[in-house]
Amino acid sequence: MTAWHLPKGQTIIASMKDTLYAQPHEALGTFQFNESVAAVFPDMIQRSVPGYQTILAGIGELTATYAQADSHLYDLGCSLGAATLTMRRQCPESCRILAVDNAPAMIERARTYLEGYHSNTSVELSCQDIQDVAIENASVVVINFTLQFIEPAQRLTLLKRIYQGLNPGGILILSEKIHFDQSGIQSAIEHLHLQFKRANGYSELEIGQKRTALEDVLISDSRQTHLDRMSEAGFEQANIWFQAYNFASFLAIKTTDHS
Ligand code: GEK
Repeated sequence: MTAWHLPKGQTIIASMKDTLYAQPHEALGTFQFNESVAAVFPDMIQRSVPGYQTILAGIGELTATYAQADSHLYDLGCSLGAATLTMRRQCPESCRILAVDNAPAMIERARTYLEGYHSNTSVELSCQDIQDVAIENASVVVINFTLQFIEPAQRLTLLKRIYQGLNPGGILILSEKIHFDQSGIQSAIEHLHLQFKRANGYSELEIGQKRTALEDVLISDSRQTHLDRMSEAGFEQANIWFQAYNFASFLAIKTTDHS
């Protein structure tokens, strides 16, 4: 069992250990966010994504600074609601949080976790594609490791819609696995990530099978591609605020009032 420690010392989710790829699979198939994945998700993401907890803590801090009273906050690709929970604790009560994921297994479990804690801030959980979500009156939009699962050609359209739906002074927090154009740097940092997973108890078989399952599903961009896209979407300011190996979180700010 893994406990999922959130900022400010709260532990909210205990999950089973991720052993999904521990045995050889004859037909691996593509990775899906189904019930088996949802059941082990906290353990899986913690043992696979360096800096995940620090990013959640940062999302909370940035929410405390940028969430505007009576505005909407979005958690796009919310999985079990970890970012939603940290935002809910740090935003004005008058905010409304919209948490979206297109995997029913994730949304069902997220509902249980969110109901486990009292809050006067309303959260609307929605099972739909994040590309179909209407973004309006937004002050904080979080996409924590989900844009990488969207068709690359559709990513700019989504970011443009987010920019348009943000109030002036609003922010986008975008976390992604990134790749590096220089081959030496790419292999050095990939090695560091591999060692991170080994240190967290994943076997060579598990690492190899998961990589195969994620091929063609998780399509990463480089840091520069992300920055160029955020600029093209309209964001006047954007940069990385956190990076651990090949996992980065970007902060983009809408400064202009277009009204
Ligand atoms: C966290 N943010 O713990 N529309 C909606 N949801 C989607 C889509 C889509 N088009 N594509 C994928 N998802 C979370 C972690 S996990 C990251 C996010 C990971 C959902 C998918 O169902 C899954 O729950 C989530 O995006 C990605 O802070 O597994 O690497």
